[in-house]
Amino acid sequence: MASPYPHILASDPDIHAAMAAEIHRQQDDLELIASENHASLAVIEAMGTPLTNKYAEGLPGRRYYGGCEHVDTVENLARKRARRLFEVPGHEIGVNVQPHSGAQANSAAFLALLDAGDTFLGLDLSHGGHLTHGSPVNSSGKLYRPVHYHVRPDGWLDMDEVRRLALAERPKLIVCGASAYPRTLDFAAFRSIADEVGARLMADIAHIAGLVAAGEHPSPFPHCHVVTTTTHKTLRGPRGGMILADRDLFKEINSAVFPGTQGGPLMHVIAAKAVAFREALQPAFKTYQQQVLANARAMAERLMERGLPLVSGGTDNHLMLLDLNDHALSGKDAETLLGSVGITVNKNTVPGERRSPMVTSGVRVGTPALTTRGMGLAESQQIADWIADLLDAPHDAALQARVRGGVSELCGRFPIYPELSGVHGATPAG
Ligand code: DSN
Repeated sequence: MASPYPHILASDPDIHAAMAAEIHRQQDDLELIASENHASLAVIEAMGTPLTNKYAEGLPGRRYYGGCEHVDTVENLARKRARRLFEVPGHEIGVNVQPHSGAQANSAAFLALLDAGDTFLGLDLSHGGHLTHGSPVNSSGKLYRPVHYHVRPDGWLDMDEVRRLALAERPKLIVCGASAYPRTLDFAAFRSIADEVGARLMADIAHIAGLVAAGEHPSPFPHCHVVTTTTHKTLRGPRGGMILADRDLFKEINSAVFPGTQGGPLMHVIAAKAVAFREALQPAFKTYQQQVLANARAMAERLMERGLPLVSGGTDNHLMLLDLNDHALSGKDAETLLGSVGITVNKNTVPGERRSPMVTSGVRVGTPALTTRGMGLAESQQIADWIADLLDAPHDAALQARVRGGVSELCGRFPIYPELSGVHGATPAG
């Protein structure tokens, strides 16, 4: 069968072979990493275009290079669609679609909102936060002064602690948002604390952006002054970032992206963001996000019925955290075991963590990718049963073989990119 990537196959068979293997892995395995998804072929095609050739430093209409008229059209469409997705009535926002990633978006937002040494509050990494929210190994922790809040022992955000720390530390900025928090974020409560101490409020909605865009999680606007996100998680676009902000902060945000932290924008990726935003504006995207939530609830309930505790006792969003604190297996053991049968998850720290961050006592599980494939409640419950069976009997080789077979059969019924199947086994012409 002909490869859908004949030019790569002809010029670089080694890379073609690795790509084919990865496409096969995505098709034949169950992707439960909560931050991953399967972008549409339209999004993927947009990334593989000659738009990658164009330098376009600056903003549409105000570039530092000639020949930008068409990429201006692309970037303006991306910005307009993002505004339609995230603006709330009566609250005008600006959008910068140039950040190369969520980390770049956060770095630019901090540059715009903080001076070196300034104090900000963020959620502790081991309690569900993110490296870029003040970890000592990240520029956010090296250049500024982070103070971390936590979740309570029951796994819910400790808003009393947020307020206590805000009153004591008088931060210039409060950051809310998480990469492993299964509950709804109360942006209004954060804003009321920020107002009490004269701080600005920033939300990192990288994980929940698709839910927010579809109206399935409360919007950070009008509560937050600045909102950062990735575009490839629940939003299901290309790998990349974006910043949305109140109009009055927008000049600083734009300068912090370029020239503050980045050079030329990736115009092929911005085209793919525009394509993804158009998809997210369709009614089917809301239905998709509702199914993501329903699948997560179904999976969470079945896991708990099977005796596997979840941090916070369940989920309100697209992810859940298995708490293995009292389990013989560590998070790392569980990740390896599940991975060996084609169920891809990631180990994660949990509240009250007793193991090291490289080992952990938790597993993070999410439903965005399997829902994109068309899987529903029955499949989510089946997957939860497989996870519980495997964790109950981690050394049962016959069980592992049975589950591996079941995973392959299930994946076969829900093809992701049938149009790309020719990539397997294709050989260069001639
Ligand atoms: N790596 C992402 C996640 O898995 O949540 C965050 O950057």
